[in-house]
Amino acid sequence: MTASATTPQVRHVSLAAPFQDQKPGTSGLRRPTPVFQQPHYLESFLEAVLQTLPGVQGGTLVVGGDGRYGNRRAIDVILRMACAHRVGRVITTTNGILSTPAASHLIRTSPGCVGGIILSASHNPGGPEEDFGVKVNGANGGPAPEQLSNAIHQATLTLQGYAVVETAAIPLDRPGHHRLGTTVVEVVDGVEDFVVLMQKLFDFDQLREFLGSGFPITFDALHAVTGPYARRIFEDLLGLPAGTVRHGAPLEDFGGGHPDPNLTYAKPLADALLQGDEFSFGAACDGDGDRNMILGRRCFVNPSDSLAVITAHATQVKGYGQGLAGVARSMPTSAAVDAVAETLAIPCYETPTGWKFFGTLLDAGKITLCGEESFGTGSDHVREKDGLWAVLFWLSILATERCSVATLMERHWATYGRHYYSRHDYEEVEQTAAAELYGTLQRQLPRLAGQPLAGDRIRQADEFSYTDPVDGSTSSRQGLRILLESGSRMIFRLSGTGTRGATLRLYLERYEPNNGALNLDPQTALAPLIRGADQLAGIRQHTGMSTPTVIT
Ligand code: VG1
Ligand code: CO
Repeated sequence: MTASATTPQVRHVSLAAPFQDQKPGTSGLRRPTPVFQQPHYLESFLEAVLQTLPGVQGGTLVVGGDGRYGNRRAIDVILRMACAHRVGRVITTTNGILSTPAASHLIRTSPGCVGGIILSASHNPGGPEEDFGVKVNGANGGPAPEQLSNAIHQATLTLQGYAVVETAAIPLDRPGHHRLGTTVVEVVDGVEDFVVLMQKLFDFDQLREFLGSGFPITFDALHAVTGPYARRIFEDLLGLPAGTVRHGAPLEDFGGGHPDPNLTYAKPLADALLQGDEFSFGAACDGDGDRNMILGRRCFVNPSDSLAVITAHATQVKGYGQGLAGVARSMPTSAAVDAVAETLAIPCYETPTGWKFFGTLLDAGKITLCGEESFGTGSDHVREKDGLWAVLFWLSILATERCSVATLMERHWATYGRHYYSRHDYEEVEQTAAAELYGTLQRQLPRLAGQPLAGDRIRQADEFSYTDPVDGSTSSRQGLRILLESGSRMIFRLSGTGTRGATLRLYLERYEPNNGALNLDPQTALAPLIRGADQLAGIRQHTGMSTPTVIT
C-alpha cells in the first residue's frame, strides 16, 4: 500500500455562482467536453453527488468509465474529492476502464458499497470537442432513480462551493492499494469479475464447441470500453481467432467514430453481415458497453424482437433454466415481448424510457428480463442493460437451436406474428422548432380519438404517465402516444441524452399476425404510418428536414 506522505489538507473552493444547467437527462449528466472543462463544472456536480448520495461518508464507492477523453482527469478529481468527503473506500479499475454493466456488478458485490460514478456519455462520440458524461448509480447497482437525480440537481442549484484535496495522482496503470488521508483507494482489474459472472450465466464449454464447429462470428467494440472484455471472452476463453474482436483497443476519441451500435454508425460491421458471407453472426456494443446490436448473415435483429426472442428461449440458457418471474419493456419498445409473455403466462410491465425504471421491478423480483428498443437488453444479473450479456445470450440460443439467425427470426414470427417496428430520429433540430412541434401535437391530443389516420382510426391519444407498481412513485410527460384501432401505434418523444439542439424520436409499430405478410421490409410495412405521422405532427414543416438523420 502506498500512502500520501502527509494527510492531505482539505481545500474549500467557493463558486462565484452555482451552475444552473446540471440537470441529469435520461441517463446521467451529458454535455460537450468543453462544458465539462469549464473551471469547477465537474467538481460542482460531483460535490452535489457526494452531498446527496446516502452513506458516502465512510462508505464505499465504485468509480470508472468508458475510456473517453476526460475519463482519467475525472477519476483523479473524484478521488481527491472523495478523500475530502471522507469516503471510506473507492474502488476503481486499471486505467479507469469499466463498462457500465461491469460497474453495476462491482457495486453489487462490493461490501458496504453505496453506489458508483460512471464516466461516460454512452453512445455519444468522445474527444475534446465531443461529449463527456457522468452517470450516478445507487447501492443496488442501477442508475439513480428520478428522485435521487432530482435531489442532486437541486443541490447544484444552490451550491456555494466544494471540498477537495491536492495530492499527486494515484497511479492507475496496475492493480494496487493506496491511501489518501482516511480514504483507501483500491485499483482492481475491471474485466475479470464481470467475465466470471458471464461464466456463471452461460455454458462456456457449449459455446466453445458450437463456435468452433463452423459458426464464424465477428464482434465490433468500436474502439470503446468492451474491447478488453470481448477479447478476454471471445478470443481467450472461447478460443476464437485473434481479430474476432474488431476495434478492440479503447481510444479516447473512439477512433473518431460514433460508438453507437446501429446500422448507421456500425456500418462496416453491418455491411460485413448484410452484404457479405464471411460470418454467421455479428455484434457490436456502445461506448460504455450497455447496448448491443445483433446481426445474422443477411439479417438485422430489431432490438424489440431481440428481447422477445431472448424471452421465448430463456429456459434453454444455463442461468435462466428456472424460468422467468416476468419481463418488462420501455413504452416505445414494440409489443413483440408482450406476445411471448402472454404465451408463457408471465407478467409483462411497460415502463417509461430509461433503465432506471426497471430497477424497482428487478429489485422486487417481479421481472427477470427487460429491454428497450434503443439496443438495450438485460436481466436481473445486474441493474444495467448489458451488451456482452445479450451477445452471449444470443449465441447460447443459437448453440442449442443450431440454426441461422434468419431462420430463428422466421420461426419466431411464424409463431407469434411480427411486430414491424422502426425508430426515426431527427437530430440537432432547433430547440424552439422541436418544442413547437411537440407542443402543438400535445395540445391536439384530446381531440384526436376517432379521427382517421394512415388508413386506420385513432383509438386513443395521450401523454404517457407511469406509476411504479413497487414504490408507487409517478413519472409524467413520458412521450406522446397515438394508438390506432388496428393495434398500430406511433410515439413521439424528445430525447433526454442529446447534447446539441433537440432530437425528436418517432417510434412506429404495426402488428402482422402469423398468417400474414411476415417478410416485408419494415420501412415498406410502416410506410402508411410514416406518412401519417408527418401529416399529424408536421415534422417536415417544423424541422425543415425531409428525412430522419438516423433510422433504426
Ligand atoms: C436514449 C434511449 C433510452 C436509453 C438512454 C440511455 O435515451 O432512447 O432508451 O435508456 O438513451 O442509454 P433518449 O432520452 O435519448 O431517448 V445509454 O446506452 O446512452 O446509457
Ligand atoms: Co450506453
